[in-house]
Amino acid sequence: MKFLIAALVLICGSVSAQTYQAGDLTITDAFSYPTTGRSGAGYFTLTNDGAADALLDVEADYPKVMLHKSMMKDGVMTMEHQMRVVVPPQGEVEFAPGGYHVMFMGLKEGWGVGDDIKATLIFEKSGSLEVTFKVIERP
Ligand SMILES: [Cu+2]
Repeated sequence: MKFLIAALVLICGSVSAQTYQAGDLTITDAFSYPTTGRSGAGYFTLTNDGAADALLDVEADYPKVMLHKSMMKDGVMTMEHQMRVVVPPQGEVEFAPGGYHVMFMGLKEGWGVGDDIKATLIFEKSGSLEVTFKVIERP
């Protein structure tokens, strides 16, 4: 019995358990890291089984939410607001630390492991898609 419970915890503890679908687009591994500050970030993997699309915006119940991209500029890490993130046909876009991310700003409370951060991704062709970012331990 103990082994069975341990196995179930392992399966349910996986970030990839939940997938979200809009048309030919699939989102997996939606996660965030804990934060005690005024901002947090959301990450996911987006795969496209169809024609080209684009991620245009994100909405959530926080004062300011946008699509960002982290990049090195003159040796300094900066973040740029993205008005349009192209999703190539039959392609994949990775939202991951150091690159694209959903930026949540003006948080009133920090996020702890196990929290669910809800947001709606808005695509040019596939419409809107509600996603929950699971807050997981930083590696
Ligand atoms: Cu950012």
